[in-house]
Amino acid sequence: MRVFVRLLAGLLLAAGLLGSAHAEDGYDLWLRFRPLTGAALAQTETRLGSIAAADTKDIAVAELSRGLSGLLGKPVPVLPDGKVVLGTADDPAIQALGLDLRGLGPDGYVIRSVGDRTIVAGGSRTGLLYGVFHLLRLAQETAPLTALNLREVPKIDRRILNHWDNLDRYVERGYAGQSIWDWHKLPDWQDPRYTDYARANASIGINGTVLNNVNANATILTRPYLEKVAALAAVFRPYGIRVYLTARFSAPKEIGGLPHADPADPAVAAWWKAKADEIYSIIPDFGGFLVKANSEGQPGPQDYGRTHADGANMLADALAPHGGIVMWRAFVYSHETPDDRAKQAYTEFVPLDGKFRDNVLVQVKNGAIDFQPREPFHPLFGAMPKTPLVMEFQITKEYLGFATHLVYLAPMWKEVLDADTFRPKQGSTVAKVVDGSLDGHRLSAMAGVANIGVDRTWSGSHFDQANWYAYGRLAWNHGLSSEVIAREWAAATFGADPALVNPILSMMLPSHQAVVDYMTPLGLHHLMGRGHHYGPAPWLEGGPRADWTSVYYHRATRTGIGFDRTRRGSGAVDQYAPIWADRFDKVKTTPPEFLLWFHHVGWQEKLATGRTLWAELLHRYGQGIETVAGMRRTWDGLKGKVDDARWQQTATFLSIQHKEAQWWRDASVAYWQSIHGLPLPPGEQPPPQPLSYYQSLSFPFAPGDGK
Ligand code: BDP
Repeated sequence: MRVFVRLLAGLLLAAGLLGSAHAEDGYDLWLRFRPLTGAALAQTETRLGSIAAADTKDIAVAELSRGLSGLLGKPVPVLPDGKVVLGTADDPAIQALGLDLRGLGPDGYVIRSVGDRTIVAGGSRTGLLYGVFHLLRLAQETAPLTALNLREVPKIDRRILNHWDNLDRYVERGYAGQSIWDWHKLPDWQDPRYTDYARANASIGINGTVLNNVNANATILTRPYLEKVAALAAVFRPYGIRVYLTARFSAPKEIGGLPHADPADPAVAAWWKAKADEIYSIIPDFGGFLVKANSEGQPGPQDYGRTHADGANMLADALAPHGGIVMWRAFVYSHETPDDRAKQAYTEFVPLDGKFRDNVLVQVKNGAIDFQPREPFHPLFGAMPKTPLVMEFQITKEYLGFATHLVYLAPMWKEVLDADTFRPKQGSTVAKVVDGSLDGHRLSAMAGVANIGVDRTWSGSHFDQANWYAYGRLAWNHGLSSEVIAREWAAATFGADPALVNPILSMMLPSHQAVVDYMTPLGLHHLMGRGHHYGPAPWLEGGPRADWTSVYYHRATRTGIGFDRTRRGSGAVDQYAPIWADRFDKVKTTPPEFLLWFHHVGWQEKLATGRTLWAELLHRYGQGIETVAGMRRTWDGLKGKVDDARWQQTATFLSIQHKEAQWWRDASVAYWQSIHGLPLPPGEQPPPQPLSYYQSLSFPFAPGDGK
């Protein structure tokens, strides 16, 4: 029997069906490089069949050779007159070609066809590596490889992942298993996963990683842990990735033996300075600190009556001599402040504009509440022109169905990046604020809360890999469309055949709208289960703080629903530029997707669609569910065209998503009806269970809960 199995495996290998040592379990991400066939194979062989490089030991050579060998199904030689010529701008062989390499910066590159050769020239070794991954992407996509004339420079300098990983390997809001950082075995044992992580990130241009949770543990700043961090930094360095850490504001007290952590005390500042010096002595390219202070119970400068600027500047002064930066989060709100939670970050931070050191960036979530399925852009974008603002997106799907819902997030991120702040004038998009071009900032950064864990797929599902991928691509170039990115990803992940790529795109592209529709249509938000945020719980009230309940956000009564943020309500609309404020202030001019974000609307009020609000809600729930049903049908049609392992897991996850979409609709409908007592619009099915059933469900072990 065993002999037979081995024989079969050998046959399959020979037939190219088992391209690598392991099955299609997703571990290879978009770097699969399975053998090409037909014209794509012939073209790649002709154009890219051998490599020449000034430094044959360069990691770019290793990556290109690995990728091409996979695509061509045989080793690709490195020869003095190889067809693909790799080098940096200062290599004599590249200079001899006379290409215009000005302004590439360290991360930029050009790819140029010169006769029958293809030149990849980088502004530095990192730029060259990025160029190599671009060339491999073209080959995987089976794009034409002749007459190439590409020049790429990233729009944003720091393209960073934020891991919300605790030192005990629990990942807050993580749906892909434990943290990949095996702190216990570091620094001696360096899991090969660390290298694969670095390769994957470099392939999409990510150049920084914050290793630990924003709800920070000061232990990471102790010597033994810094040595572990240094070991990771050494693995990442050749791939152009720097490490950053979160800094717990009370660390001087907790690990430094000081009586307090008041930033105005020179002894506290001196402690941080010494700590920074120590870090740089073992990690010379350390990136800097990310800080969550005075938010959700974290310590901060306000504990001592100081401002966020006082706290950030103290850390900035400690890092400045080494070139480090501080990313200070604006995700602050207090339940003691009776004001609308959506307004609090703006109220607190706008007066601080201009008060931060020039190595401080303020990190702002895409919306003013908290990574909801859809939020209007955060009003801080455009309101702090003197301060570089970091865009913080959440790649992990805390509020979007965890790992089992197929939701492609690029359309959501693009919606925010492309939004026009109208500050100071039309055309001032959020993207231009973030990339620094609007206000001429030297520093620019984007942060994505990672969806990575020890799961074989890395991200908890095959399609969640697309969100990691899309985040990196958008941080590199926010001008790319969601569709272009999805196409690249799908071709690399499943194969370039349009018979695969097109149906996969037809699933991915409407998936964000679908989740919004079946969970929180028309601007509803924060209706998820308490703590873990899994499943519907619009009835949530009570508990430690009002702004952690659902009723705080939907404000449903017998007569209407929605949070009045107009000038008659909380006045949040006036945190936007006047043109938006005036639009958001009126129901008529508010985009329907944000209707109940800004307005309290009567259940029976007629909307522009001709339906009442109540009927429209039901209509949207139904549309969301129908989109998921359609995604399932499409995926069913791909059975046999996608390998069994990935097909089966995705099919199962889609069935979970379908079931849960229906659950969201049914539980929500049962609850809304209990509030207003209205009948269902014609054709709508009543929820199969009474409200009490949905309310009785509990999920004590739902993953990722904050601790
Ligand atoms: C919320 C999460 C919580 C995080 C917090 C944050 O529920 O786990 O700690 O944001 O961003 O989305 O600090």
